[in-house]
Amino acid sequence: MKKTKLFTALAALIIGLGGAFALVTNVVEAHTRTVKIRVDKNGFSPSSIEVEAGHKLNLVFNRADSDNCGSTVVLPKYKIRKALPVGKDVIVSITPTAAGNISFTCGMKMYKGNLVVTD
Ligand SMILES: [Cu+2]
Repeated sequence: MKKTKLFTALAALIIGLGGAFALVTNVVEAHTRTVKIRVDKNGFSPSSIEVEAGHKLNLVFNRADSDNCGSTVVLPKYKIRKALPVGKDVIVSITPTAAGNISFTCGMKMYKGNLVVTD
């Protein structure tokens, strides 16, 4: 009898925790934003992106062709430097924590982009 009660309590606890976990996971996913950025001879498109602080951001860079100098993307603030092979999606994931501007450039700083972070 005692065992059954304990088991029931344990089962209820596990179900409760599972529910809370699912809820948290959903919230995090809902607040993740993904932005595709094309890289070509005109630079980054879009080159200015408004994002919210505290939310995960996936930047998906795609270099359209080799007729440009965007072979690398650099985010100095995060010490991120990634090669951009032609035609491949390259994902840069960051979570800005405070309002302000976060710049990204090509390897030679000819192409410039800006993340405008708001609270
Ligand atoms: Cu360049």
